[in-house]
Amino acid sequence: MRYDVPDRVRENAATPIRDLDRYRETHAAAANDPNGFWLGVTKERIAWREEPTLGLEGDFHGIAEGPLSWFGDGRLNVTESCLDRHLEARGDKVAILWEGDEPGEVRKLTYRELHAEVCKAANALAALGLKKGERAIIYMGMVPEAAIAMLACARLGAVHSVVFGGFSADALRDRVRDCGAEIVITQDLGVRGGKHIPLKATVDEALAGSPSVKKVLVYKRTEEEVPWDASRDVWWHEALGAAEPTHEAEIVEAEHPLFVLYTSGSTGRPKGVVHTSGGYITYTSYTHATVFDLREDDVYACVADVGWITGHSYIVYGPLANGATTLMFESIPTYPDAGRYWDMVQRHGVTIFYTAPTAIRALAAKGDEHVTKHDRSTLRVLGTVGEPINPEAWVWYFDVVGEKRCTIVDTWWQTETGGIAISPIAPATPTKPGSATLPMPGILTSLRTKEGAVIRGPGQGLLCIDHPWPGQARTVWGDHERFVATYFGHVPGAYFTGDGCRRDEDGYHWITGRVDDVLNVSGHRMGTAEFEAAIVSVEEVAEAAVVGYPHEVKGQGVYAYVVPQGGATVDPASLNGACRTQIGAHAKIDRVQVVPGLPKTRSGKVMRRILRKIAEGRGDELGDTSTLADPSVVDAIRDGFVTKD
Ligand code: 7RM
Repeated sequence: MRYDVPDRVRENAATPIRDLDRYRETHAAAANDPNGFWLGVTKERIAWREEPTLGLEGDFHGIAEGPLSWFGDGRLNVTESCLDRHLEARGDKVAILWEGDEPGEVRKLTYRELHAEVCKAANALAALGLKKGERAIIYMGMVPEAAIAMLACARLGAVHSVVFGGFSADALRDRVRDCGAEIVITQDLGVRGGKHIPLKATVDEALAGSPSVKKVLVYKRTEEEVPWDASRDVWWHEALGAAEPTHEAEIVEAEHPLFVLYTSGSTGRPKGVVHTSGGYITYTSYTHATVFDLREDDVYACVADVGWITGHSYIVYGPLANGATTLMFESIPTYPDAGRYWDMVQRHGVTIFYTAPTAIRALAAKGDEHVTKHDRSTLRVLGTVGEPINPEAWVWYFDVVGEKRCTIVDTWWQTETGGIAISPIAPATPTKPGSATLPMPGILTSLRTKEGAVIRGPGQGLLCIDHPWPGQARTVWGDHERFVATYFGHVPGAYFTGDGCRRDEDGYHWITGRVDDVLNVSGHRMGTAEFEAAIVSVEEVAEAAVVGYPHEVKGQGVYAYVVPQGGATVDPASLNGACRTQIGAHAKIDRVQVVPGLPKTRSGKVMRRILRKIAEGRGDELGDTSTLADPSVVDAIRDGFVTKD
């Protein structure tokens, strides 16, 4: 099934890529001359203090020698692109449109106001000792001050690392230590779905025994009292109240690090993915304007969290670089009821709405009347991101939410890609439900066999990207070797995404999901290894293996196979308790099966393929199990298969 672009999306396009022919021309031009293409884009879109003459330096074959560079001789501060240069033409335009937890609880910050707040915050952070190149952890909810904190760090040339407010004290401590943060920025309490989240108290717990952090800057969101250490803690309103509303931006090299964002991989601890300044802001600005076909009077709403890459690239940096009005949403899609998104669309006149498949599925299950009772006539582009969207959910989004007048952009990308890499371009690309369609200009995808051979034409394989692009991650914080091994150790000379993909006869991409041990639960990316480490820390547990299984709403559910210590009984609640304290509240095991042993090869390697099949309910399709050290454990596991959460 193919959907043409609806008329109201095609008409009056702002992007020059108005149709499929223009797309093909642009993609070919960027492929033939990547440097020419990206230098053109960055000069047009970004406020450089010193314009670059260099494009890419380095390549994927030489990545082990050191990070790539884009625009290496350029100098800038990304906040000048996001703030200063808009003051003249857009000073009174709303930059951040904040909707709090309660419906209609609204704050609007114009570009002029946001600029002043960021300057005050930069001055306050500088007064607290934060310097260029130093790291600041931001552990906050969805308040404008989270974006202000990010931009203030960037203003100083300091490196921010936002930690999603759902992470536990243990997880926060790991991240503080890994990046060697000097300062933590947080708030008293998070407010979400009518509940309070103890952000400051969690910071206190995380910092006990982390001497690198000298100061904690605390935004006051509520009237509640929170624990206070006068030698370390500083109120945001006091520090900013005393600060000047102007600040001379620190001008940095294009490759100066902008932020570190921790993300889960298939092994070990989360990695600090590093993004740099000039390439990242170029790529997020370009893709945000192009994919959504951003227009000057758009009201753009991305309901992700700033704790994830989507919030960085498509709530803060891309939209602000483009002078857009960007909505920040503090609450959840079902508070106070399942109509909240569409109520906001109506009240704010939202034209572009960007969410995740898990939310779409959850809302579709609550019934159409929550949608249809609100006026959605302003909507033009509907986006999705985070996981594969099943065609049923896609069609519901298209028919019911968009009333068949809006186009759907299913945007595939990753923390590591920095921005959208495969997606329809709103006015140009006919869509197919479930397909992320075509690569962005400058993105050269390839499908590969396990051996790395390129698959041509229609087919299915490992999704790789064959040429560097400005928005890509440059390294893993403090561990370039891990960066090289993770992404370039599979296919020499190509970036391996960790995803599988099918390409159809039109060249459209259909992401089949992760082929490594990374889970995607409600759009939250988590490693099976992180779950396993938490589970085996429980005393009664000898061994554990975690796999994903298809879940109607969450995309994937978490299935844990647990081998008890000889004679012990395992309480599933203690397993979830361990995951909550070591990872966070979003890390929940859905199904636990106590098993006598794990299926292992004779060399002791757990055969996860077998465990995945059983968890998927396909225990009768295991194929050859004769290479197992003890094939009889498979029968025992298959017999005890858990089908209820
Ligand atoms: C933006 C983000 C990345 C992983 C990625 C995929 C999956 C994301 C889509 C998707 C199918 C999509 N960053 N993924 N978008 N799968 N269609 N449109 O989510 O680093 O947190 O996750 O998410 O598996 O590798 S992430």
